[in-house]
Amino acid sequence: MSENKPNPENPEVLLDLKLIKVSDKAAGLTAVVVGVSHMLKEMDVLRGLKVSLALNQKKGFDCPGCAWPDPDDERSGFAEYCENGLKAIAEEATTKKLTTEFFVQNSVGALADLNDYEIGKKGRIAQPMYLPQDAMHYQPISWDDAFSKIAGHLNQLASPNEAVFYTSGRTSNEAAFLYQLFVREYGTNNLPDCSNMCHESSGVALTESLGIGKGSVKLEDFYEAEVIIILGQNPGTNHPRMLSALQKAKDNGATIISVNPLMEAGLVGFNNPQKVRGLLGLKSKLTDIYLQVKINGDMALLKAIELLLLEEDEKNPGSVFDHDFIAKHTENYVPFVEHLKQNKLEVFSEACGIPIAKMKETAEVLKHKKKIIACWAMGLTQHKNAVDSIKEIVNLLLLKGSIGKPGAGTCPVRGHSNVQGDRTMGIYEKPSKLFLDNIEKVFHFTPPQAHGYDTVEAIHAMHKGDAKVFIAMGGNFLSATPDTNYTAEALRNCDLTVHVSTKLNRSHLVHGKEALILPCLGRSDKDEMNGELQFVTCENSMGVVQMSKGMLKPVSNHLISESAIVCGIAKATLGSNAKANWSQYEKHNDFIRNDIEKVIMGFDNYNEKVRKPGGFYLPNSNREGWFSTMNAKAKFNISIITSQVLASDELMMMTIRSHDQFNTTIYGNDDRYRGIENERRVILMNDKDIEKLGMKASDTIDIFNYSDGIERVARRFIIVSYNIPEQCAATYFPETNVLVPINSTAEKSNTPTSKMVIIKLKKHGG
Ligand SMILES: Nc1nc2c(c(=O)[nH]1)N[C@H]1C(S)=C(S)[C@@H](COP(=O)(O)OP(=O)(O)OC[C@H]3O[C@@H](n4cnc5c(=O)[nH]c(N)nc54)[C@H](O)[C@@H]3O)O[C@H]1N2
Ligand SMILES: Nc1nc2c(c(=O)[nH]1)N[C@H]1C(S)=C(S)[C@@H](COP(=O)(O)OP(=O)(O)OC[C@H]3O[C@@H](n4cnc5c(=O)[nH]c(N)nc54)[C@H](O)[C@@H]3O)O[C@H]1N2
Ligand SMILES: [Mo]
Repeated sequence: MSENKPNPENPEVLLDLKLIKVSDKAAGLTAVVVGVSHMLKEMDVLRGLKVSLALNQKKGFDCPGCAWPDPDDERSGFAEYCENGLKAIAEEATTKKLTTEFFVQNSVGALADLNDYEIGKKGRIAQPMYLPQDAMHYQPISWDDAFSKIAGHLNQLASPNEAVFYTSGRTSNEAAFLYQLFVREYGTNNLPDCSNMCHESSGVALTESLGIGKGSVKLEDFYEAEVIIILGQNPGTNHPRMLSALQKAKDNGATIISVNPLMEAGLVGFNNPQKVRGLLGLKSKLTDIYLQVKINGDMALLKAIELLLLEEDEKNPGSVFDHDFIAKHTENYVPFVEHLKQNKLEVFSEACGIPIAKMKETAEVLKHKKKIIACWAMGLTQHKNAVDSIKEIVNLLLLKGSIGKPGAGTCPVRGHSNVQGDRTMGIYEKPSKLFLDNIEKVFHFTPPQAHGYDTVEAIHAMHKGDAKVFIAMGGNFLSATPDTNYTAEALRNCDLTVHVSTKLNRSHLVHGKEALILPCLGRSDKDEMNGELQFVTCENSMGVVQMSKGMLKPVSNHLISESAIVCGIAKATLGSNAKANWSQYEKHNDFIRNDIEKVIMGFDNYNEKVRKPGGFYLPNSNREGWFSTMNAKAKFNISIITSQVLASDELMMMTIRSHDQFNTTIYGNDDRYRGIENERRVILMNDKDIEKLGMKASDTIDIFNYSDGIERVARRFIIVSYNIPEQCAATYFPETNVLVPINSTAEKSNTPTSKMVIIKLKKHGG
């Protein structure tokens, strides 16, 4: 491939970088203005107003952005959303659409030459599209023909395990339940999802330590907490409404500790746009103690704090640790403590890059506090030892008895708005026996028992030719997964790739021998079945299930709901042998919820409960103060810190989100809080590293990774001097996914190590 030409997997064209001041606060009036201007570029004022007034209201629809919960009671009547929520809506509720004519004029190759921002801005997909083998252009196809094509391929496979069914986290509970039901009735557990790349490490760590893979806190717990620790999360960009909760916590006296290689604007300060103070630009300080860890320094830091607390507790037993809680609810305390004592603070300090004095200051804050919440996101989950690092967070909370009481607990902050719900509904390649037994009881077929492929395994299977059909319920598999070129080969190897999508993305353009795009209704769209307006349901990051009712006229009459698409595929594929009543599910979503209730615990009287404003909480053992492990005890975990030794010309790179993107959807080319405008191909580096490598800020460089003896390269990135620990660097996802080695995954969770990529730099063209 010529170096100067964009390549279809990952165009490498530079824009025109402008650097502005790095911000020390998030939100404020600018955020409102920017959010609204994104809306007005995509729709008229009336549609914009209509959609904003319904966003996150009890009778409205759930923001398709992040999974942060809505307040149970007092929701701001007007503005229960944030800048990035408005951008998410602008993206989905746009009135631009891709007509058949658009595809006649634009070949697949020409579209792939555009960057992700340009592709996304083309508009909503308006009718089912089909790409025949060797064709250059997508062409329209009827829904029935699309379903028959899929059925034809699926029914020809030697085994159902030759098909892969991916899910992204925006899918509603109803669609997710039907999708997994169809996939299991068809005969496989090949249900990889975006969670595999996201909070899988949290799920594994929490299940093994505490018996449940979800967090334990409610939003109200924030208002009672004495200390909130935020590790590896950038809420100002990715969960902006969390800042309101943090501000309220602070007003009530909480201390906030932030652990992050970057001093993210939203962690430092907040101008609440829903308060006059905030609109006037009067900043509330959020973080009290900022710990600038090296990438993956978290485990060492947590252990150091535990060791310091242990020394204090031993001076006066019970003054620091909650020994009653430890004795009653936990196991493995003694060996854990013995192991901890064998370590030295100096070693921990060296491993995480935090001076001992700063660790002591942190331990001092925690010493007499009992109500501690720990929040984390991708800065903890996408590392080699992510599962053990998260278990270390749990260790700290257990020592303090900080789980299962008000104002305390675990808070893995989820990504997609219904990613937690999709798992609850059975989107999982390793379903429990209980779940499968329930399916069998209710639907009278025996679901497959063997585990299916997760995301990384699915890529390998397609690459090897073991999987031949790839179907995606949402998402952008090519760009979200690691090792872009390898994944591209895997997808191109398939006989058929199918995407149920709202917007065009790169996975439609790097495709199997034949390809289908099936356009669906989004969250904000009206869904009418037999003349009755339907709603769907979602579960947020704190286990609240509530309804979401779209209210905008869809951009095209051809759009149908994700559930209707699953029914279409199921009826065509399973034919008269189908056990589940697929025709009935098409008539009303209540029928789907009735069956969810029969299979999944916690959903009794689903249809009735979810119609109550604000919805209902799912049961959560940790929150209720008990642990659903085998022996009903929470487990202290013993782990060893392993520090990655880098050669002098190597850096550790984390791939993160800019302020103007939702995963692979690029809203704009700026990263306002980090002082970057009009460029995404940047690498943030420490001045000392820039000098050591004989480079200068603003140099254009190529980035390399050499894992497994393969050269991976991402070309044309501009060096930006930034406040980041030495030997650490940051770039944006998905531009650098090409460098994330497919075989580098977290132990136990198999999550790609997107925040731990070893890189070398060379001057571009040098
Ligand atoms: N607007 C918007 N909202 C989103 C998304 C989006 O793309 N845009 N994505 C959604 C999804 S799916 C998810 S999962 C979440 C993601 O939300 P985040 O996890 O906040 O997203 P990232 O940008 O990946 O940021 C990771 C943070 O971890 C830090 N970090 C990286 N490595 C380490 C480390 O080793 N230790 C520590 N302590 N910190 C580290 C980075 O500096 C960064 O601040 O947001 C969700 N919400
Ligand atoms: N290097 C690196 N890679 C990462 C990450 C990282 O931090 N670094 N983060 C990982 C994480 S946390 C995640 S969650 C994954 C995300 O991986 P995915 O979930 O696969 O990717 P998204 O970009 O969220 O998917 C966007 C696409 O979803 C479709 N879509 C949007 N709304 C809807 C809808 O309502 N219904 C349907 N059917 N389709 C819709 C649109 O066509 C859009 O183009 O990426 C992972 N990849
Ligand atoms: Mo995510």
